[in-house]
Amino acid sequence: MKTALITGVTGQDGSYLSEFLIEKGYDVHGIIRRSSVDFRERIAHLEGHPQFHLHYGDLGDSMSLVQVVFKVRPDEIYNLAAQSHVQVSFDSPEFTADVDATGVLRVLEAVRACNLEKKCRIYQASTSELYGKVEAIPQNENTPFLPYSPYAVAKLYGFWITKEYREAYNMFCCSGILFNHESERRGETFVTRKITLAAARISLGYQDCLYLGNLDSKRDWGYAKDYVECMWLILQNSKADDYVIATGKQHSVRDFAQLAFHYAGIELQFEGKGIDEKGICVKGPEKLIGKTLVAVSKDFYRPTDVVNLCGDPSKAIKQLGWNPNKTSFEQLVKLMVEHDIAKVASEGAAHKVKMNLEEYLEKGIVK
Ligand code: NAP
Ligand code: F7E
Repeated sequence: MKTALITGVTGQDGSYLSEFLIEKGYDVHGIIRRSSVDFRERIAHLEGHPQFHLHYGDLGDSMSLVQVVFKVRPDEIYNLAAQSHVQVSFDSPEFTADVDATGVLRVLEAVRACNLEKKCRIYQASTSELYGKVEAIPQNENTPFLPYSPYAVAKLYGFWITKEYREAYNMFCCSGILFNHESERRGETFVTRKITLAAARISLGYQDCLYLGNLDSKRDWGYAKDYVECMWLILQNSKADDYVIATGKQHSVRDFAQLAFHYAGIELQFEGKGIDEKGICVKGPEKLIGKTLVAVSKDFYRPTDVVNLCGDPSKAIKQLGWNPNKTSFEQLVKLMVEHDIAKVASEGAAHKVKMNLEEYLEKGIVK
C-alpha cells in the first residue's frame, strides 16, 4: 500500500484528492491546522476511515513538517496548502509569501531532513496566475511568467524552488500549473461559488442583488474533481516534469453569471458599461422581472487584475493521457447551481441575508 501526505487537506482540492487516493488504495495522511472551528466540512465524511489520518502542522512551522514527514515517511507528498485567495493576498502579502513561497521550501527541506529525497515524490500546486499580465494566448509550459499579484509572486517562488530541488538534488518534484478549477466545494468568496450561491439565494427569495467586480475578466474554468486525477498522474510519470492543466476554453465572469442564473430559472440581460453595468432580469419569476440582480461594485476590483487566462493542456494530454473534457463548462455551472439551490433550500432562513451593498460590507462578507 502506498502512503500519501497531503498539505491543505481541508481545502477544495485536498478533499477530492483524499477521496481519489483512498479509492486507489492509498493510506492518506493529511496536515491540518488548529482552528477555533472544529468542524472540517469538506473532509468530515472521511474522518474515521481506516485509510485516512490527520496530523497537526503548519506550512509556517518547519519543525511540525519535519515531524509529520518523519512519522509518515510518505511515498508521495501533495503540497496543496496555501493562502489561495488572490485578492486577500493584497491585504496579507507577508503571510501569503510565508505560506505560498517559503512554505514550499519548508516542505522540500523536510523531505531532505528525513533522508527521503530518493523515496518521496512531491507535487507542488502551482497556478495559471503565474502568467499574470499575459503575453500569449493560450498559455502553455513555455509561455513567460508575468505574475501580477502578491499571491502570484509567492507562487512563482514555489514553482522555481521546486524546479531547483529537482535539478540540484535529483528529487522527483513537479509542479502542476493548474488553471481555475471549481466545484460545489469551492470556497464561497471565489467568483464562481459567489455567483452560484447568489443565483440560488436570489431565485429562492433570500437575496436581492449580487455585487461583483470585473465582469470582463476571462478564465479557463474546469472541474476540481477532474483536476485532482492529473495531480496523481503527474507523480506516476516516469520523468519528473511540470504540466499545464486546463480545459483550453475561456469564458468571462459575465458569461458565468448569465449561465448560472439561467440554471436557476432566471434570464439576465446585461446593460451599461464598467462600474455602471447591470444584469437585469428579463425572464423568470414575475416579481423579479425588470429588477437589477447583478451590479458592479468597485470594492471587488483588484489593484492589479489578471484578465485573460486560457490554458493549452496538450502536453498533459499527450504525455499523461489526461482527458480535459470530462466535465464541460455548462455541466460545471449546472452542477454548482443545482448543489447550491438544494443547500439554500435546506438551510432556509440562514440565507436571509438581504445583501444590499451597505449590509454586505458592514457584515464583513468581503472579497
Ligand atoms: P483552498 O480550498 O483555499 O484550500 C487551501 C488549503 O490550504 C486549506 O486546507 C487550508 O487550511 C490550507 N492552508 C492554508 N494556510 C496553511 C498553513 N499555513 N499551513 C497549513 N495549511 C494551510 O484551496 P484549493 O482551491 O483547494 O487549492 C489548492 C492549492 O492549489 C492551493 O495551493 C492553491 O493556491 C492552488 N491552486 C488552486 C487553483 C484553483 O482554481 N482552485 C488553481 C491553481 C492553483 P484551512 O482549512 O485550515 O484554512
Ligand atoms: O477571481 C474576478 C476577479 O477569485 C476570478 C484561486 O483559486 O484561481 C483562483 O484565483 C476573476 C478575477 O479566482 C469578483 O477579479 C469579479 O479576475 O474566483 P477568483 P482567481 O483570482 O482567478 C487561480 C488559478 C488560483 O491559483 C487561486 O488560488 O473574477 N471577479 N468579481 C471577482 N472575483 C472574486 N473573488 N469576487 C468578485 O466579486
